[in-house]
This record gives sequence, structure tokens and C-alpha cells, in this order.
Amino acid sequence: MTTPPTPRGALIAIEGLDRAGKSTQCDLLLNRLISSGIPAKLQKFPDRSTPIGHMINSYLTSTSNLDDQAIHLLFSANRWEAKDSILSTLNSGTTILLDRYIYSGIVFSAAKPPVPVENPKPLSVSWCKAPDVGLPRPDIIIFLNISQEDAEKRAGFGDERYEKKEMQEKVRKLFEELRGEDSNDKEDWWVVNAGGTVEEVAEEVWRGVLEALKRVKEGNGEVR
Ligand code: DGP
Ligand code: NA
Ligand code: NA
Repeated sequence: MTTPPTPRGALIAIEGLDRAGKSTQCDLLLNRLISSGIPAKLQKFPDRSTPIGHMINSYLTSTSNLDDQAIHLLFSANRWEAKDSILSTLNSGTTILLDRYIYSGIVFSAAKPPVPVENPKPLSVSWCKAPDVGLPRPDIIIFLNISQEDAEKRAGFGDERYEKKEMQEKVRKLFEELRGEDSNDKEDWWVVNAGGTVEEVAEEVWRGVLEALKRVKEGNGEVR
């Protein structure tokens, strides 16, 4: 008797501005998946636990400075170093929730003010996209959409390097551009109004997850 192959897990990216509630929603979602009998794992980016992650952490907490291109490539490398484990986890049938992924990588790097004098030009979106080409593509990108005003009201805003108003406004604009960009990718985005209560947001997120699971079921079994 042969056992049918394990269907692969879904790859679900959760994206949004700082303070949109990503981490809260990821935790709730992970519990809900597991209690629904769907094996699932959370993978956060940047993953600050690796040697590359340590460098990113000291950059974000402003204890070190790095060239704009160099830090962008480190963020990307931090995703590439997780690639094999992401694929083998998915192929073993476990769903992965990504707390930020490629899309944060692009918009945060392209949004930041360039280091003055030496490097006066902001990084272009196309330059920022290049190093991530070939990473596993999510089955859905759940975008937690929050207004600037609501984000500012939430606690803790402003602790890290990028958590400044002008920067967040640029990030918002670039995320909008990315979501609208080409019709091929448009279906990947599942935009959730993150201004509601935690429970309301969680419900909309869950509908996105069901959509991702459906796509996996209807797909050819390969990670995209
Ligand atoms: P978090 O630990 O989720 O708060 O993320 C830390 C900060 O790093 C947040 O402001 C977003 C930013 N960020 C996340 N991924 C990337 C990336 O790939 N590139 C750049 N430049 N910034 C990123
Ligand atoms: Na943050
Ligand atoms: Na977070």
C-alpha cells in the first residue's frame, strides 16, 4: 500500500507598515492554524538570530552604520540563508507564516533617505528587487493596511531607525505602488483593513489564509 504524498504547506507572507499589528496577527494566526489541525510555523524577517541577523540588528538599533547597498544585500542574504529550510518545511507539509518578506525589503530600502555626501541618490525599486529574484514566492501576501494616524497612536512608535514619520509615509506610498504594479502579481495581494479590532482584523486575515490554502490545493504541488 502506498501512502499519498504529503500536500505541501502554504507560504503566507504578512506585510505592512510598522505598528500595523503584524506580530500580534502572526501569533494569533499561528495558534488558529495549529488548533485547526494545520501544521504551521512562524518565520520572522529580519531573522536577528543568525550572524547576518546580528549585523542587521545593530544597524536597525543604530549602533552601527552601513552603506545603503550593503545593508540591503544583508537583508536579502538573511532571506536567502533561510531558503532551504523554508522549502523543506513547506514540502514536509507545514505551512509557513512569514512576518515580513521580500516586499518590506524592497520598500524600506527604497524609502530611506540616502546617506548624504557619498551616496546622494535613493536606491531605485528595480535595484532593490534584484537580489531577491528567485526566492520562494508566497501563495498570498496579506497586507495589513493602517492609516498613518492610527499607526502613530499605537505604542512604541519611533524606537528604531526607520520609525520616523516621513520614512513611514514613503514606505506607505511604495507599498501602494508595489501592490498596483503589474497585473500578474496583483492577485497575490490580500489587503486587510488593519484599523479594526484585533478580532476583526484576525477574521479578515483568516479569509486570506483560506484563499492561500485553496490555491495550494488547486496548484501543481510546487512552491512558486
Ligand atoms: P521588525 O523587526 O519587523 O520591526 O523590522 C525591523 C525594521 O526593518 C522595520 O522598520 C522594517 C525594516 N525591514 C524589514 N525587512 C527589511 C529589508 O529587507 N530591508 C530593509 N531595508 N528594511 C527592512
Ligand atoms: Na519595527
Ligand atoms: Na513586527
